[in-house]
Amino acid sequence: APAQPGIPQSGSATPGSTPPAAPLVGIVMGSRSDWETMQHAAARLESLGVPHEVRVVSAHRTPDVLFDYAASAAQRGLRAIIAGAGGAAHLPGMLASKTAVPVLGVPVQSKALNGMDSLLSIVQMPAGIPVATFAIGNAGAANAALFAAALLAPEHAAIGQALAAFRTRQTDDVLANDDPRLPVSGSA
Ligand code: RP5
Repeated sequence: APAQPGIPQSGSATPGSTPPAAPLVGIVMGSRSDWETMQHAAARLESLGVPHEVRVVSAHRTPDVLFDYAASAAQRGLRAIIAGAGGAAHLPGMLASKTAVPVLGVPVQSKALNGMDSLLSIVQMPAGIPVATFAIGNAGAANAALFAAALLAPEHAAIGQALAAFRTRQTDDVLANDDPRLPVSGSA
């Protein structure tokens, strides 16, 4: 796909460095406007060392790209697809219809209906083609990334260790700051 300014094609691409590992997770979204939400999935995968790619794929505006992306996902090595979309959010379900790679759906918070439209569009899949649906917005994007890491952990020890370390840090942070009247100490 052509480069998309502002949206990295791969999570680990740094000019001059060794080539990034082949992506295990694809992050796709229906519009560039979804990046504000979906960047939270990318950031989480980056911090856990999960090789990933990022792409705008629209069910409505680029249906042929959607078709090709899903049809080639497994053979390209993707083990999970995180798909974010808003409004009449067909993207996750349509991707799932064309691949057996697990699709993790993120309902983007729409302006008109606050993401309830996105949530219901993604979660209400008829029996037979599942989409794992996450919370509306940033929390859903972050959790989809953590879920993808958990799916990969049994086969990728380093990802499992990074996920365990993240959870330990998160717990330690809460325990170190359990009096809300005091300033926050430590860091995640
Ligand atoms: C959906 O329509 C996208 O996922 C996005 O959330 C929503 C609005 O898209 P734009 O009009 O901002 O491109 O396809």
